[in-house]
Amino acid sequence: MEDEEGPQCGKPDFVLLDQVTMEDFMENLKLRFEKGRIYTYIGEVLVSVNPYQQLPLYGPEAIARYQGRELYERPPHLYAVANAAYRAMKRRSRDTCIVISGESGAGKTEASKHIMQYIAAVTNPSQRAEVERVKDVLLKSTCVLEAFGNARTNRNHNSSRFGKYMDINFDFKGDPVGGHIHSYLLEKSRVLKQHVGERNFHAFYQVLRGCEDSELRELHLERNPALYNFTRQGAGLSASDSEERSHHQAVVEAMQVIGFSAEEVGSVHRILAAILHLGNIEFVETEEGHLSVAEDRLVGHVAELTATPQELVLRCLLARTVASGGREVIQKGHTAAEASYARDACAKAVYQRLFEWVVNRINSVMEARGRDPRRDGKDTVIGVLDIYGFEVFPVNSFEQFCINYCNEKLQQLFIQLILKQEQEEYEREGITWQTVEYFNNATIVDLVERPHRGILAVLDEACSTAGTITDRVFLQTLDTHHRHHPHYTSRQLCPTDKTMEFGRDFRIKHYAGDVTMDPTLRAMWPDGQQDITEVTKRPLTAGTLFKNSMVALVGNLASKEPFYVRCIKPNEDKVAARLDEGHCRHQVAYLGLLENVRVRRAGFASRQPYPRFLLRYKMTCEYTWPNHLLGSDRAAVSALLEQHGLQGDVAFGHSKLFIRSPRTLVTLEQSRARLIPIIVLLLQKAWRGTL
Ligand code: AOV
Ligand code: MG
Repeated sequence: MEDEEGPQCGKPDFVLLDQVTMEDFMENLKLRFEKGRIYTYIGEVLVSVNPYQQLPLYGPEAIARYQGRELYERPPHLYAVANAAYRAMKRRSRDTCIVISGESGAGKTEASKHIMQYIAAVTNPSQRAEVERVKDVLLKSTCVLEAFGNARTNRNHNSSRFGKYMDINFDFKGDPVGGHIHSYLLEKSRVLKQHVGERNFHAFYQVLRGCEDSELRELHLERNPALYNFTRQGAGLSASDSEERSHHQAVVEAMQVIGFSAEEVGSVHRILAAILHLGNIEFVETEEGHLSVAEDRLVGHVAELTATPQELVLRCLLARTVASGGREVIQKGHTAAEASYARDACAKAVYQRLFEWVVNRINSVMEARGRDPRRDGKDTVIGVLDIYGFEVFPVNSFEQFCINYCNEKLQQLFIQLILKQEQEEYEREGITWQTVEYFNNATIVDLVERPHRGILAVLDEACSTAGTITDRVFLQTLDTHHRHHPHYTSRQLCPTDKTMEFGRDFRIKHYAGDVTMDPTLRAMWPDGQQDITEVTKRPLTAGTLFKNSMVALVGNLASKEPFYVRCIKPNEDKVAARLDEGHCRHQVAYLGLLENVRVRRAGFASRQPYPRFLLRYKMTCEYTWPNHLLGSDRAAVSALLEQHGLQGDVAFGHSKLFIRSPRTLVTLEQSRARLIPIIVLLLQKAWRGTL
């Protein structure tokens, strides 16, 4: 990779386009993609196009080229963004975050891995053992979490089915000393059912294909995923046996590096096996209406693998505990349908707990250890957000609703931070400014989360009056509240639209596209165990829990200095070197990238309060060094810039100087660098009294 990009590679920053039109944007994106330049800036925002092939852009040599450089010194790259976030954190002791967004398969997870690799490579030059340990855990955690939280979908063969936000803590030296992973809503319904062409979570196939014969015997498993209800659907879609085996080995090895004991790894395998056996349990009803399981053998396996008395497993499957007034409880027998439902709920819950346990286990070994808070001071943090991307399937359920709502929230944050705040600052500073129009998706976020009337509130209401409300009534309520909402519709409201069913579907017009939802109130029931005697307390629904976690996430991100990576998926077929124009145009449009360029272009690359600017550059001008007598800092800055002939590239705000191009800063930096040795010499002479 040569360091400089020639004009044949297009413009490295969309801000440099001659005109900001979709045509010009796409032409540049396409040209760069064809030359293997998958990264392009919009100011400090990085646009990335998934190449679907290995390009020679990564690794230690590439990392070395970006280390310690300014953002614009090298061709656009994830490493440059990681470096900028790292330097901002280190220089200014600011918490920073890198927010990676884009639709399913656009390359978010791959991007997050490159960022982590960069950070690991440039830190801990003194090879402190504890820091090395933390770095190993950070890097290996990805492999483990992908095994349990990723799956093949029709949009992405390694699709994240959970949201991940990772904080990395740095000490005063800038070395990673700890970390923490927050995971968001795992798509646990996948344990039970997958669409045609999709698979269950990778971990199931890895255990089946990858375990030694002896271990598999102990798990009572056969190698063939087609033998298990939960893995049958995806059985034919497996990677080759040898690939699956090597993935399995990599995961086991990663778990060992992280600090999972052999016993713990074994337990994880036993739980996965128990879930597979659970999925094969069928129920039979005798003529007297007595319910039993078809194969006791399977119950025996589940009991053995989960170290639970067989009695208890049976009781869980065949009956439920109900409150009978006061604090009394009794057992009530299930029907076959209820028992199947209980079995599935149990399988999902166990998988979810397993996933959470794995996350917590990783967190426990990443907690910053052995530090002296008095000496080390407060940690600074870089957060990396890699969430599930916007997705639409033929059938979309509660999980898609949450995933897409999450993407709306992130888009809203982007608008707040990049489009809105920027414009507001120009106004505040009295800079002449032509307002850039953009679509503000706040209205869609509102449709979902508005108190009392929003979809989540209606849902909560429906769940609290459990049993009496059907999906149909739920839909009617939504129709009444949102009849006139431009982003909501249903068959009832639009009778000619045959792509929706009466009384079953509703549609949200998301910023990234339309999604028809198939409401199933059941899916929204709260998770976890509640004390059934505690009847008065209304539990939070899964929807509200998710909303709360999103609000907290956005608040957390907004408190940090953000860096953005906007990922684009070049085609729907996951093929290399093909950029489908229509497909990309759509993403460029909904991600608001043109608006981003316009705001940025009308805007300025850098802005600094006058005193800060003077402090750094006053030595480069005779009128300002060592002190100026020009009345105001603003006047001094003006004199300084005039002497350099740079006054045409700036605007003067009330309290800040706005600098249009990064070149100007580079010129000033160079002039400062030339003068520093001379000034040092002068100062030394002054001290010695020889001046
Ligand atoms: P996602 O995280 O954005 O989707 P991934 O990061 O998993 O998407 O990328 C999907 C696939 O694209 C990967 O498995 C790689 O095969 C390929 N890919 C992505 N980025 C690169 C790259 N820089 N170089 C080479 N190949 C790449 V989802 O998790 O579905 O929203 O929920
Ligand atoms: Mg992903």
